[in-house]
Amino acid sequence: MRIVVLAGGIGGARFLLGVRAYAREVGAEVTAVVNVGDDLWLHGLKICPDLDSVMYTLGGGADPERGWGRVGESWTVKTELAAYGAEPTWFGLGDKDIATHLVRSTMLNAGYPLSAVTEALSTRWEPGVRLLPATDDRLETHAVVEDDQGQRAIHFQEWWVRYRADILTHRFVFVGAETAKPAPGVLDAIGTADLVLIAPSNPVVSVAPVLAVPGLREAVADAPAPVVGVSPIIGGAPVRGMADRCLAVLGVECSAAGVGRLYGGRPAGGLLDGWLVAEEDAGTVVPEVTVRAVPLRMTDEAATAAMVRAAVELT
Ligand code: FO1
Repeated sequence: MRIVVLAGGIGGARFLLGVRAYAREVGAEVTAVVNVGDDLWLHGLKICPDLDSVMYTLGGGADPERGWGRVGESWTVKTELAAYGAEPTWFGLGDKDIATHLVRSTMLNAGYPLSAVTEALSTRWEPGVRLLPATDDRLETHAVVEDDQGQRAIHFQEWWVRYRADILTHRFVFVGAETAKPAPGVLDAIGTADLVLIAPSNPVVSVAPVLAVPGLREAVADAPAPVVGVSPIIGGAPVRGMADRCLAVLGVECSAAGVGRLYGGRPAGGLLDGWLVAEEDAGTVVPEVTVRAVPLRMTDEAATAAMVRAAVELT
């Protein structure tokens, strides 16, 4: 059995722990197609927060409290940069994490594509899942915001980390998306999968940039395999993160039904055959989609693997 997961953010990384556990039980292969919209170049380094969250989480090196970066991290370089007055001061890189960015940036500057670099980094972390960036091309999520400095576009990380999404926001733009190509292996993985899962990741800034890569949304919509999504919203609130603020920018209701309808049912030109919602959201209706309510809190690997089993049983 081959499972493909569209994922981003911490929700995606934790969900993949459960997918991997389920896959080990049944002998399945897992490919994660990961968001790159959060990526940025900083201090000459390429930072890929979502790929790293997945790699560190599955490799046992993530900080479980912070949710991003490395466990047992130190911050000497951050302190030194601050002493130089180097901007931005609102975004911190840990020392251990910087080693990852150094290796990645050196390889990228030498001409290797991000997918090859990710594979190389993964040999250390052995995530047990094939990690593919959605694209090797530069694709960045920017937010069009407005304040007393006027209207401007800022990088997603500035919006998320510096402003904590607390600034008038008109829309998100996936810069570079029009000319981006799916990374090698992405379309093939989706086209030959037995099951495509949409992780309980932020639909607006984690999953939408993946789907914005030309050909990727179409590949999911036309996939021979069933497509099942998992709601990141429980009882009208995001489990973690700021999906509520992101959905508000799109004018989409922050509910399991709102996100399910945003993805849409396949017969109606959307993406989903099935939609898993939390027990609190039983009764959710998404036109032309099979909806099932199950426990959706990713408290541990076993609970998360049970969600994946439910997704398989839904198909
Ligand atoms: N999140 C923060 O809230 N503050 C930071 O200074 C910060 C630095 C950072 C560095 C590397 C990295 O991979 C992630 C980092 N994050 C930080 C997390 C990141 O902003 C995200 O939560 C996402 O991109 C959303 O998934």
